[in-house]
Amino acid sequence: MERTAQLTARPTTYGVAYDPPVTTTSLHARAARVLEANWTGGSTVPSRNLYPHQWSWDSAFIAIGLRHVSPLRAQTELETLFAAQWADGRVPHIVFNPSVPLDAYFPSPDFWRSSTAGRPAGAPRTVQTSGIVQPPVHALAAWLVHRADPALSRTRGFLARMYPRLAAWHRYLLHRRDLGGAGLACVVHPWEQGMDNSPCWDAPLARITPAPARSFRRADLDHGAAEDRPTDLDYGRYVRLAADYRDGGYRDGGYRDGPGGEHDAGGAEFAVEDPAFNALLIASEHALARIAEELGAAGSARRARAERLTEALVTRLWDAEAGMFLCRDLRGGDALVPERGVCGLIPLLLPRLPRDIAAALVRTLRGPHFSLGDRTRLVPSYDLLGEAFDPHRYWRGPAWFNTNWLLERGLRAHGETAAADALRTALLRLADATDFAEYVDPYTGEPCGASGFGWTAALALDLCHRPPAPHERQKLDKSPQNDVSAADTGTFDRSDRGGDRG
Ligand code: 9WN
Repeated sequence: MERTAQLTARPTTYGVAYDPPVTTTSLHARAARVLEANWTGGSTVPSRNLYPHQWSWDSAFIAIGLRHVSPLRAQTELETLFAAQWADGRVPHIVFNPSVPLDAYFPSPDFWRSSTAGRPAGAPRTVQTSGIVQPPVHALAAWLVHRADPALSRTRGFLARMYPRLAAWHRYLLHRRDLGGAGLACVVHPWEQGMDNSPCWDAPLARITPAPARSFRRADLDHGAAEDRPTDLDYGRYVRLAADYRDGGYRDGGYRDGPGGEHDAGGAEFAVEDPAFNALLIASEHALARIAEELGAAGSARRARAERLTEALVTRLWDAEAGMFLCRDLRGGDALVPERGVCGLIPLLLPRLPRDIAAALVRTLRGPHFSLGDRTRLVPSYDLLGEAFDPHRYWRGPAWFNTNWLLERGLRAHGETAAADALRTALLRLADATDFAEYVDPYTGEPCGASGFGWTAALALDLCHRPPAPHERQKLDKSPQNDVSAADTGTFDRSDRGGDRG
């Protein structure tokens, strides 16, 4: 029976005309149908048309939602991705589906040539992948997936099989990608950080000579509007960077990688320490500590590492004047990039962030640059007042569901319950109204990019299972998907909190 409790019954500060009511029951069913439609047998595509292969961080977010409808599929999603892991520990950002035509997505397997160019770095022989990475959300996802059905997970030995792979993945990032020598992981391509076209990359990208436009054919323009997608000039630079990395055998530098065991800064032309990428690594390191303990090992060394990484994050990337974290451009004089991207707010996810920094992040979120709870419906991907702001162009202003989901968790972790509840409601409402759009105009909620997008559906599903706010709780009936006792109540357990949180 359709439940009648409506998330829109409460007046909202987000003022737009189009605000249909949402019942979590129908939303839940439709989100599950999107994941079913995007399932290929061993993994889930982000979008049938635009992204017809398996993407790394998409799969982690998708597994987080999928665990509520099929814990087995959620485990399989992560296992399929890690079956394509390279011997050096890297988890490729795309695992290609061999039955999809080569021209369906660019860059295709014949561009990356993982099984030949990637051999020195240990690329698998039997599956074709890209050679770059994406943010390490996977240990966090694996832990949440385990908690959805611990009995099934134990019977299948899910965590026991995932743990060494996740540990190798983190080792790769912490050693081979520590190009700055300060402990943080670097990205060597904008696609690695996941927010591909962010203005944060404009300065570091400007130094890259673009590949000639005639040397490749973009497939994304077959499905997306050109004015919403990256420009041809930016695409030329993405292609040049990826081709140079490939032609260098996907070699990295990193910690103790120099000939005499010293630090080697690597040869990457683009090397950026990004706050979101590193915050997700820290969150995943905390999750790995939990996984180790579940398997009967000690988690303390991992927790200590997560602490050190948090300190390095603050030392290297915190900008008190901006009230947020910024990217550090290693090849641009080792300087902070003066652009406010949503990546600089994602460390709010970390419960052990120093209290004054968490408070400053919340102020920045609410202030004129991001306008949480005021002029925007969801948090934009980039500074509303920034010169490069564009409400529709890829990662240059629109709001994404995964970054907002992370911020919702962050607000909750820091006791900002009312703001977290409002953001949760807005996320559910917009996922519903936009047919699970890839991203939306932050002011109007107008859908952009693909519809039926994997992580939008998955994270909406996850939010349906999150404990609703007290005033919502009394309106919801007792259907199983709103049973708070069955819900995951946070990224971390109490033992991961504390410290300077008091
Ligand atoms: C390149 C799949 C991916 C996401 C990224 C998003 C977009 C690809 C592209 O789609 O990137 O990896 O072709 O633009 O920016 O975050 O993982 O959904």
